Amino acid sequence: MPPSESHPVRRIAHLDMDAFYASVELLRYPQLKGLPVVIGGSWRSEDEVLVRAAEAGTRDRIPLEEFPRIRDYVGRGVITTATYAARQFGVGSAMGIMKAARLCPDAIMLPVDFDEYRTYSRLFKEQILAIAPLMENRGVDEVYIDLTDVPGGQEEGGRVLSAQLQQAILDATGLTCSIGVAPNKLLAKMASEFNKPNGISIVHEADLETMIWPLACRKINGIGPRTDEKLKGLDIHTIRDLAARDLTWLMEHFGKSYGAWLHAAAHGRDDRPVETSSEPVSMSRETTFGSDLHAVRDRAELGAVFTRLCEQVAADLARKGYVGKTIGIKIRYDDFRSVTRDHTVDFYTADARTIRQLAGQCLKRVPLDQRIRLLGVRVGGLEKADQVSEAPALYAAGRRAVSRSGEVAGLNLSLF
Ligand code: DCP
Ligand code: MG
Repeated sequence: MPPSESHPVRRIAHLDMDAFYASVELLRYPQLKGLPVVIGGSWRSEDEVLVRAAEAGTRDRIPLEEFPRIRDYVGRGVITTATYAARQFGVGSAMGIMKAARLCPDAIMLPVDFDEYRTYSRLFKEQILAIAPLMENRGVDEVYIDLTDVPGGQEEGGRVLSAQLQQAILDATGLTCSIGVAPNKLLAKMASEFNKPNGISIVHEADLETMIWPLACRKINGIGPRTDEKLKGLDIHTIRDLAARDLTWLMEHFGKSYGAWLHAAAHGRDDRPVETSSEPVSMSRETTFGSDLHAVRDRAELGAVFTRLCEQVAADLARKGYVGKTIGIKIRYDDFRSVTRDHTVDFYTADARTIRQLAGQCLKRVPLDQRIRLLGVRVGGLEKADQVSEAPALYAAGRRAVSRSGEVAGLNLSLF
């Protein structure tokens, strides 16, 4: 269908933050701007200087010579990302630390602080949502945005709105990002890389041959290293090479469905909608008692129900792959009054015992002299479990001890 007033041409943006983890670190260590910096590795004694400065509120005044350097790092592991200055030495994401140290021994090396990156992730996404509400989360530092029906979204193919998004994000966070706008997600994802960092690229359908076909097949999101090897073996290197093969040939060599997908991708076709996420913000379990229970007289029974609710929430979290940091309870009394209490801790958990302990703490903050009709346990502040790595020791030495052992210091949890 040709584009018209009622069916405007699709304008899909892919927005990706520039050197995300490193850029967030540079906000608190602005003296490192322009220098090669890599993020990664486990905590080491050299990082003490960072902890002391954090405590004293003097992070932005740490002299350059006091920062830990990658050449002094002993141990295995990979770096998560590098500043653009470090990338000039050939250093990049997922590279072994030892190799990076050989390429750029003077690079400053900072430990990972996921909590901080998540905070900035939320912040930049809020800015986008305020301008363009159709946003699909693709992880900590990238999103798709449907600009098609956003006022101004068609202007200059999306360039005007993209500049506005970049400015809003910069104002709110101090961070830059790169945006690609194209007729669909597949092309937008490729386009966002064209002008990194802090760039905007606009791709129209007619640009396919000039802008997309010269690229290596591997640039298509969905062609991994194994497929790429196989394609190369068949003398297919660029997307133009791939587009030159016909559909039946591709289906014979790559199977019906993947072959068809390869064919469509090479011709820049992709109908996937931008899907606004329906991520849960909390999970809870509650139960209404057959007959109202009393906190003191029915203590044993209430305690058992309470523990079971915690176990059920923990199982729900585990099944869906979430962890949370806000643990709460809800009580409804026999006169139908309800109270809730919650408590936010500085670590994520999906552990039934930990939830039970923290929920027990909440229970101590509500009056328990009346009969209870309903009891509920809730875990909020959710994150995907696979997005929450081990808390980095530098920022969370205490926190780690807490979440590992499942013990929470200072809590008396024997209410029931
Ligand atoms: N990341 C990681 N391990 C990888 C790749 C990335 O831990 N193998 C983390 C660190 C990055 C963040 O995810 O900062 C976002 O990944 P990107 O691929 O978008 O890389 P950057 O944002 O760092 O750089 P670019 O400017 O190229 O987007
Ligand atoms: Mg990025």
